[in-house]
Amino acid sequence: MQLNTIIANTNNPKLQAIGEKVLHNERITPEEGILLFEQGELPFLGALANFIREKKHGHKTYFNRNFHIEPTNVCVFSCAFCSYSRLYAKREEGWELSLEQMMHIIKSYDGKPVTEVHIVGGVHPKLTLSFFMELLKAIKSHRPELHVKGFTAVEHDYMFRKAKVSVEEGMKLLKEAGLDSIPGGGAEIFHPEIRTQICADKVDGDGWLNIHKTAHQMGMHSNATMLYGHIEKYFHRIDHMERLRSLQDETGGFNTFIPLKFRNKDNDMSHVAESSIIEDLKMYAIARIYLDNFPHLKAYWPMLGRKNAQLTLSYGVNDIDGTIDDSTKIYSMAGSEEQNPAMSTAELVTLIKQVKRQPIERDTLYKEIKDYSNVTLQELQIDANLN
Ligand code: V47
Ligand code: SF4
Repeated sequence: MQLNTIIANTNNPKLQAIGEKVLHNERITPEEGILLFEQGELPFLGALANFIREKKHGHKTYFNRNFHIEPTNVCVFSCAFCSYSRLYAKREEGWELSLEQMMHIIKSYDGKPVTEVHIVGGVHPKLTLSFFMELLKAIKSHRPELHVKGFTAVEHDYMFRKAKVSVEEGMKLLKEAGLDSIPGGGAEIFHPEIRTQICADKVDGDGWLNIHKTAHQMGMHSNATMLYGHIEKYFHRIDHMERLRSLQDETGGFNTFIPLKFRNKDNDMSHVAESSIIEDLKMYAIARIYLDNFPHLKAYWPMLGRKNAQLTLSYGVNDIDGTIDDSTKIYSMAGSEEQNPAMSTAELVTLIKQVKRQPIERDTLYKEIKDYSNVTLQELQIDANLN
């Protein structure tokens, strides 16, 4: 069915007005964003989001070949939703990798066609700015073309404060040492009403935004996330996306928005129920509609599960991250059904093709590396052996 027919069939004049705006490429207001959450039915939201997705990207669905390094799960902070950090409670389960151990991981990918390493972990009091500069230099001297997407704004904030340097100075040092871009973690919910309840002791919303703004001003790109589906209200989600949309108007430095579904296993918020798949799909669709200046919307499959990630491709999502190695523990520890999050290129391509989308391998900055539309299953299996 055509989008204008779907809009006309909606017997809610306010939703019809929003639908018309989307059809004519106009931005929606925060009030309209909240209304979409409160009154928009999933098929209507999905049609709008898919219209935007297909206008921006057609059927193209991006993935990249990457792996993760988590330097430590020891963390000085105590976010209530975190199932991962080990400092006080279960100290014996804490780990901390040396520079040599991390270089060993990097070298284990020699000869494999990965384009990105994503480095992110807890905030360890002993892992300093100079330690990470040394790590970045070692990675770049070993494999200069490997893109390093590293450290959340929370980690940046802590290492810069500890080293007593400004955000500008610290970011410049990391960039010179080899940092290429910044992942979207640590954003959670910016609004202080919620942030003070779920992660009071780490960098606040303005601090997070300032770190990304500084990176953008130095020509680096970054991603943004939002941890949703816990104690926040729709208003807080829209407030979060509004702050991101405003910064993006200013800098244009964000590549991707990644909604992260709260998982409730083994953390201080285990009493909070997880959101339903309907609520998850609404979240993706409204993010696609609201963040009109974000080029990409990513579903992070290790958290959502493969089947649900596949479903999001009809609700605005045009990226499903990468062939992440099972070194990612943050979601398996929080209760995701993906206990060993690794997917071969063959599996990712099949997953995308099954829902009639076009699988495209990209690099971190969305340069297209290979179109897998016409690659046969046999070729994929040969390719899978390279993974
Ligand atoms: O900031 C922690 C989230 C984030 C839980 O930029 C949880 O490409 C759900 O940001 N339930 C870190 N979520 C991971 C992250 C990320 C992941 C993939 C790609 C990119 C990217 C960034 O994980 C944290 C927090 O929001 N998180 N605990 C939990 N119980
Ligand atoms: Fe530390 Fe990050 Fe966990 Fe918060 S979410 S406790 S900052 S590892």
